[in-house]
Amino acid sequence: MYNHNEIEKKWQKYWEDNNTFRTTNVHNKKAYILDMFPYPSGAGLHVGHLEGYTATDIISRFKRLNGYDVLHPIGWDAFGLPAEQYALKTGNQPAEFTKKNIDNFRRQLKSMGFSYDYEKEINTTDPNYYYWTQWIFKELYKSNLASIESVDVNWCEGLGTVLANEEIIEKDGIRVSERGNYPVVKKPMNQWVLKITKYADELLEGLNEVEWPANIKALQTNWIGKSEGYNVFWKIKNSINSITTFTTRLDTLYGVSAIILSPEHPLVSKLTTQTFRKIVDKYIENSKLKTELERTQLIKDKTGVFIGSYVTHPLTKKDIPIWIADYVLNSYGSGALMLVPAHDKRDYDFAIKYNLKITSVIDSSEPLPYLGDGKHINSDIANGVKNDTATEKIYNALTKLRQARKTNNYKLRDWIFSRQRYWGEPFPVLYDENNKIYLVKELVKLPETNNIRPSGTGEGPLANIESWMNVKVGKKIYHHDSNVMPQWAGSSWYYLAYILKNPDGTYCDLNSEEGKKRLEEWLPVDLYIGGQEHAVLHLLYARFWHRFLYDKQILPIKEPFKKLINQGLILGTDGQKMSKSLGNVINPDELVEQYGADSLRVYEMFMGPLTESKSWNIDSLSGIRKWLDKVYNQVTYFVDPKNIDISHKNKELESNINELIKDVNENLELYKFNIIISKLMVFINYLSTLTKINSISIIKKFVIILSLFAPHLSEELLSKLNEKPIHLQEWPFFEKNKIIRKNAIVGIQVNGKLRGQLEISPSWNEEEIFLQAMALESVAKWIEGKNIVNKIYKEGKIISLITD
Ligand code: ANZ
Repeated sequence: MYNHNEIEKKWQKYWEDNNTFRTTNVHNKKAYILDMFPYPSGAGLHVGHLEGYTATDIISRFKRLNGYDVLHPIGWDAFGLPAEQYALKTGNQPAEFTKKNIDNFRRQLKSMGFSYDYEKEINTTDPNYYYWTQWIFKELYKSNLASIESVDVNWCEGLGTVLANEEIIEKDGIRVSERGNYPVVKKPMNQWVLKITKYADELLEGLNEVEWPANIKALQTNWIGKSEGYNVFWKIKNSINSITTFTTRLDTLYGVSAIILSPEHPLVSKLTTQTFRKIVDKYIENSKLKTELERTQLIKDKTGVFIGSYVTHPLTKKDIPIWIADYVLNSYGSGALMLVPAHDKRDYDFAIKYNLKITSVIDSSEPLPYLGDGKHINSDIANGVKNDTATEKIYNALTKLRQARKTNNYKLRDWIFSRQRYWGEPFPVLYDENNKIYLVKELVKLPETNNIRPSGTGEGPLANIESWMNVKVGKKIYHHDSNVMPQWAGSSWYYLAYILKNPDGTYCDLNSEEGKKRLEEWLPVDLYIGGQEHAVLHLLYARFWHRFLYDKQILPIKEPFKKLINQGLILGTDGQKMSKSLGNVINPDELVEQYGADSLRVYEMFMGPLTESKSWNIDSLSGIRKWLDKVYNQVTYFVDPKNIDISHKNKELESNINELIKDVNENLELYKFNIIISKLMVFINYLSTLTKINSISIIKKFVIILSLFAPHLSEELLSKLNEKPIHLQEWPFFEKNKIIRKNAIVGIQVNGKLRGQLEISPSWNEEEIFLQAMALESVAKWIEGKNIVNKIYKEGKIISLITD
């Protein structure tokens, strides 16, 4: 049995003393292997972190052994709410708390033997770092992609701050903050807004360039939610105004029985006639109390009121009544829709409830509302044709009247970028007495304070620090912004920061020649592994900033993350998601102590496919520990010169190691680490049947492969074999001719039906294989007197014959 504590500490020290994992820049092949950097919480590392981190470590080590320069960094996404709340509760500084947590995280990562280059370590709360976060913000501002707007924000009283849509979840039908589960309401406020919507099309199109899981692409696509449709302009009767409605179903224009405005629509008060004023005002009052979700849920009862005015149908010239209803959202499209009860579910419910006219415009035997395609009826110029043609005809007619235009709508909203918090990046701006905005060239440093309580008024906690808020320049007083940036700011460019980080802790200018050279060298991130929970938040924001910097010609390529893998969840032994409240959280420190980091690494990779959820099982971990002992004993057995005998040439052993190298190479490409480990086990079982071998070179190859998974043990074994340490080794070369090919038994199909079996000798060529197959009695009778029009041999699998 080997002593993991001793061996692991020894090699960790060796790596540290020798700067073994410094990023090199000497080869012409480069690989950038990235983990989603952790938020350094008080709880420390989670076994779920270790899963992804082990996977990227394996690939990084593999690339280095194959002669790549590898950038494999780690850092800390250290601004954010938990540290702030902890500080509020305890009266401590978030900075101190954060530093302590980071030290603990770093210690834990080092104890796992991950091959990070700690010289590249970054921390989003470091002023050297957030100077550049502010710099990118200033660039966005200069490009009119950042502005202050009065927006209907998600106000969370419990947290005293505004939240992004992405930070809100639904619980029991109401909207609550993801952190803390406090209720969230709509409220208009002046906020910084980043215009991510201007990049909607680029963000969609860029998804075609990346190797991402289909479900993540779909999530982003839906989040952006592009709808191609039409704006129709309706002339209001007895008024010079018109109403714009957005529709994806212009073909149904002849089925319109009302125009519905959202209660917040700016024309409502103008168009409401005296008779209806009271009831309309009351309706508007009521709808303010509802959340967007309550308003739009399909199953919810639809309500609305007629406001007394009419528009004229552009083609039939008939009067169409104008209503308001709160299932129409003011923030989508033009805040108004054309009601087509026969072909839309919500419209149908609404029309039934209020007894509005229902005109079918598509011929169908199915019950209403009918949502499909079909021949149009009751549609004058569009009668007899299907949806697409009907759309075209109606569009042409409306265009002549200048009453329609093609338009796209997006579900994506602009990114509300102000947070009424303390622990974040301050805005690099000053305001004068007229609230005119001035960019601050230098770093705007977050001031230290013990008073980080939210004001509750919508001002951020920084408003408590008057000396910081007010700045005298010459004779004039300017003031700072009391808000800070959201946590997503620092993580939107951190993968660039690693490239730009200098050994002295500063960052190379993003916009300098040197900066560009480095970015050109390393981008894109070749492999990015992390949790699926970042599908639409971090991964969309980072892509937005990246694309913007690309447009500014600062970045050389359009997309930051070429290949993305989402690791599966590691569940508790009970199959439930690990959580403090369930008491099923596993502490890596204890496991490292008891079983060793190598066991933990191998175990996590052996649990199952990387991308799937897996339950924790301590017996398997202990089994892996025993297996590593077996490896240790097996390898050290051959360190003894007694067991090496040059006359003992063993072709089977050579074949097996080459078979192993081949399998490992293939499965590394597919990130099937669990399969690789089982192949290593098979090899060790085979090795244990041998008493003598002729050279240790084969053993050495095995140990190098093992080093991806169990680096400490592998270093120890290499040194016992009198070999150089891993970073001076090369990945074992696969020698195809060393593989002894065995006879394979394959099935023979004739016209897709299995008709026989053939044992194939490796010495046969394809022609011979087909001759032998066709000569078999069971096959011959099916092809007799027929012409073979196609023959296929899938190596080792199947022979297929097709006759005419
Ligand atoms: C007429 C119509 C007929 C529609 C029909 C649908 C089916 P997506 O695909 O999600 O973009 N709509 C337009 N503006 C709206 C708003 N502010 N709030 C709620 N609904 C709104 O949905 C587009 C459709 O949603 C539009 O097409 C409109 O109803 C409705 F048989 O117009 B449709």
